[in-house]
Amino acid sequence: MSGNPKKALITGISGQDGSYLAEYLLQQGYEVIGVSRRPRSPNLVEIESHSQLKLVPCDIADQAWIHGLLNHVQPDEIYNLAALSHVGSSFEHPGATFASIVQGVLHILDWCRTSPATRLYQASSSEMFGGSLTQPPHKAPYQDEQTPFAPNSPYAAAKLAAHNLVRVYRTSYNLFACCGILFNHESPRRGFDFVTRKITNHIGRWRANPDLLRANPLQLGNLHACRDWGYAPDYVRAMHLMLTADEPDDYVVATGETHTVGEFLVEAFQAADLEFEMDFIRQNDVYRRPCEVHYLRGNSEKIRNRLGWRPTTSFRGLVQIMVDADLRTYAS
Ligand code: NAP
Ligand code: F7E
Repeated sequence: MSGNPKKALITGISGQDGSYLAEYLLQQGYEVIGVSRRPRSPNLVEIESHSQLKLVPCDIADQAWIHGLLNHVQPDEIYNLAALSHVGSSFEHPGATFASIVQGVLHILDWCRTSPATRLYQASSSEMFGGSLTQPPHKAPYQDEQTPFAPNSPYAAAKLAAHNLVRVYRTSYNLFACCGILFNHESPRRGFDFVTRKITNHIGRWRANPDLLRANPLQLGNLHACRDWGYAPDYVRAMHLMLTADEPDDYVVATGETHTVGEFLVEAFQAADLEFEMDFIRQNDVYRRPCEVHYLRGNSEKIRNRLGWRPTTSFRGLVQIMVDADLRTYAS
């Protein structure tokens, strides 16, 4: 690349998506400035000494800090991924969830008004659809950009507020700001509290110590919820495609396939060459939500047709990648 490299600021860099996106942008020749409250993370070990990466501890709800940082960095692109992202926990901590999601994006949008050349990606979520498919008259078997939103959790309500703020600022102040309505995406870097990683981590530990774990079955909540699960590295490419497009817009990003939590569980045992038995799990209401999202399946025709995005990894392939990684961790 000739001239100065493009500068990208990633909030939430220590998380699953932030770390994959940082790797991807560094490969593309970007200078990357990463923000999290605790930016040292096992997810970043492979790149933390990269000469083009800077890590900055910062709470994005702190307006003075975030504006000072943005004034100093003057990024070409901002990827706003920071959030308290666990849906179940958002019922316990609605205020902190709103601060991380709504105040964070508002501070960034206000700064973008002073720097209209900067492009902004906002991490919106399929959780915003909530119960929309179960509410007549909308009865499509999938969600797309036209599906009405009906959030079912404080997390989803906060994401919808942030989503609407981005739309309002884009229209009112002519900002290049895009929302990616991403369906669930997973990887070996997924947090341990999310159901996919909870299952594959348990299988890794179970393989290493079968006696211990037979005595301690895996405790799970609702096994019937359906999710459209993709592979996280595919989804960070979609974020970059949105910010390098000709026009700003919002896009659904999804595989188009849906599976229940129970199907993920059985598939994960098969991926480890283990026969699944119901005795290996216990259903525990602690892991149920006061209000569940029962069915998510995304239609991503718009980003496929306009920006050429495609997922590379099947459901079975994703489960195998996650199981293999957790088997390796506990075998060593
Ligand atoms: P994640 O692993 O939970 O990462 C989120 C990161 O945000 C964490 O590393 C956290 O690090 C940081 N953070 C939280 N509060 C912050 C604050 N106040 N200030 C600065 N940083 C803060 O989430 P992810 O799976 O990578 O998802 C990335 C984004 O996409 C999130 O906004 C999530 O809500 C959204 N999303 C995710 C999915 C999915 O399936 N993964 C789907 C749709 C949308 P610290 O604790 O160190 O601050
Ligand atoms: O739950 C059920 C649970 O926490 C998936 C976040 O990245 O994706 C994620 O949100 C399903 C739910 O992800 C357990 O009730 C059963 O139906 O893995 P999860 P999520 O809630 O879909 C969206 C798109 C985001 O935006 C979010 O940030 O699994 N479930 N038993 C369980 N869930 C958990 N966590 N733990 C259980 O034991």
